[in-house]
Amino acid sequence: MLDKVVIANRGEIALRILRACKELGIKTVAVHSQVDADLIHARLADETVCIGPNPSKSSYLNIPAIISAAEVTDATAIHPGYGFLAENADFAEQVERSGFTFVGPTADVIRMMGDKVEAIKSMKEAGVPTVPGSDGPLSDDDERTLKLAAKIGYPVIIKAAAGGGGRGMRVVHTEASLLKSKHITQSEAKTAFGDDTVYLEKFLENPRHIEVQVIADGQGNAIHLGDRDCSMQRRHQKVVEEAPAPLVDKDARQAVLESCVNACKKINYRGAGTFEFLYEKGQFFFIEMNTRLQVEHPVSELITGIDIVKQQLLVASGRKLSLKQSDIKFKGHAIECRINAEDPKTFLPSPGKVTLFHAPGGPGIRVDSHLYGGYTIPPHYDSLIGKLIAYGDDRETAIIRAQIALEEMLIEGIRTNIPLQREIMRDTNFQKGGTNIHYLEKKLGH
Ligand code: MV4
Repeated sequence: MLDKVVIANRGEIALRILRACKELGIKTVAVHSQVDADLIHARLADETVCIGPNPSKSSYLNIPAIISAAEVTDATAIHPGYGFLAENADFAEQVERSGFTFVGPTADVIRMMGDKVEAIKSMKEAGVPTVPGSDGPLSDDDERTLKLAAKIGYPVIIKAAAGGGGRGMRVVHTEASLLKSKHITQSEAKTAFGDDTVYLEKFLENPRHIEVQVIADGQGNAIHLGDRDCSMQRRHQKVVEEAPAPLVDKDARQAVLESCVNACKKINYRGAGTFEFLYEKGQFFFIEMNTRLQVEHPVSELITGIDIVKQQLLVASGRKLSLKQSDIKFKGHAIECRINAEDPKTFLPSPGKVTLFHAPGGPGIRVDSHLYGGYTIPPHYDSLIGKLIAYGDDRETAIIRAQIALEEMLIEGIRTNIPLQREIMRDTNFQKGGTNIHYLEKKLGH
């Protein structure tokens, strides 16, 4: 087993990783910026190292500082969590070159998935269903681009190969605007990512965002932990996630889950991963793969009983997956409400001192949060301060439990999006299930 893990992250996910390490008897090192010395996981870790000043660039994105922390503490592995360096192939490479275990896939796989053109190509070859499109980079030949778009049919979307997560993309509704959009997306991609490669896809107008959780050991074994619906989002920030995705065609689901497992085996994937799909009219279309632990992993944990972070640590230590697909039993329904320190109307961040915190509880309620009364939320980082996850035998029960828990949850001293979450849980269309990626923004009048 891994002996000592550096947790290269902060907040709720650092605490989540700390808990998994403790269960496995792994020693922990919390690394933190100056302002983050009072994070709860830093108090609970075996050792702490201050890695730099508050800006992320100087601390949580500071590769030499994090590797030095591993060196001075005699750690054996580094868990990147999500965000920050989690999908930075150069970081994974430097971690391994320095003699530490990176808790995640190989640098090569992270790099491949970071190039969306490469990712789609390899997943398509592995039998994962993809969006009709250019099947590779758009050529500089504008005539060919026009012909391709005409064949695929408008609307189309042009995306930067180095983009992802909503960055560097443009919808094109007419032939008249295609080439201008192509050239603008290329030049924006060059500026933002230093790479002007773009590709084209059929634009799906009203899809849902459904993703598949996998875990693999890099030794030929892979399983899926089912799907999650993450369609309730605003400006590419997920607000509510649930598992399983409601109202999905049974055969399409089974086929897509199996295709993800096969793809993991084919590329010899190692670690936890997520295949992102758009789902429209009963069909799945692969768009991207995330090579990290995700914020919303708890909903998959609750419906399967599998601890994804422990599985990450186990496969990182070189063990084969002890779980077979037939061991995974799906039971019940889970819904996660992200709790953000932000104004519920303007969505502006609301850092500051938490004067009172009361976490809800009771049957089927899980709270993953680093908050405590008296804690001061710093202004330098993401506004996610916790996740309320409700589980029940069925979706209706999970929603009712989420509603009760959201009433119980008390956070004073700062503004939070709890009022918005209460409103979503009461929304009749959400209650019916299957709302698409545009639903929340339309409801909010954006
Ligand atoms: C799309 C799409 C429609 N058609 N691709 C946005 C984030 C990035 N991961 C991919 N995105 C989209 N790609 C095609 N061919 C619509 C989106 C999209 C979206 C996707 C998932 C969740 C929220 C979204 C919000 C706006 C647009």
